[in-house]
Amino acid sequence: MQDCIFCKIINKEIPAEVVYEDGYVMAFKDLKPEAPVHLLLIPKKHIPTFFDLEEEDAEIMGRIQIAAGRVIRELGLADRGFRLISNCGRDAEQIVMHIHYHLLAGRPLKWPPG
Ligand code: D5M
Repeated sequence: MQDCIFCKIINKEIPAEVVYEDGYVMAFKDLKPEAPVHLLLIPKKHIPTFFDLEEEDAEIMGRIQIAAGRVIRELGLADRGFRLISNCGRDAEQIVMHIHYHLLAGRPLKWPPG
């Protein structure tokens, strides 16, 4: 999608520190890290919110979760764990309208997040 900043990252029109990429999913460092590891995991398909998901997107969404575990394992943090969280809509303060999961790791993570 033309005006979507995450689509521009996918299309390499703007730079990002990409740490994982396959045919469906991309993971890159968040610009404003809230933890020693703060990545954004996104589907390569432009899907604005969870309300826009269709049946055919089930595989893509599952692949994001598989990628999360893979990245954390590669970073050597599997024994410590991580948090995968997604903001959807106004109350959750979703800013970028392209589904994304924040992957936070590398420090103890308090619950609830806020
Ligand atoms: O948060 C969106 C997140 O996206 C926020 O943590 C900043 C991050 N962001 C925005 N633009 C970029 C670029 N260009 N690179 C990396 N990270 C970025 P949310 O509130 O969940 O919508």
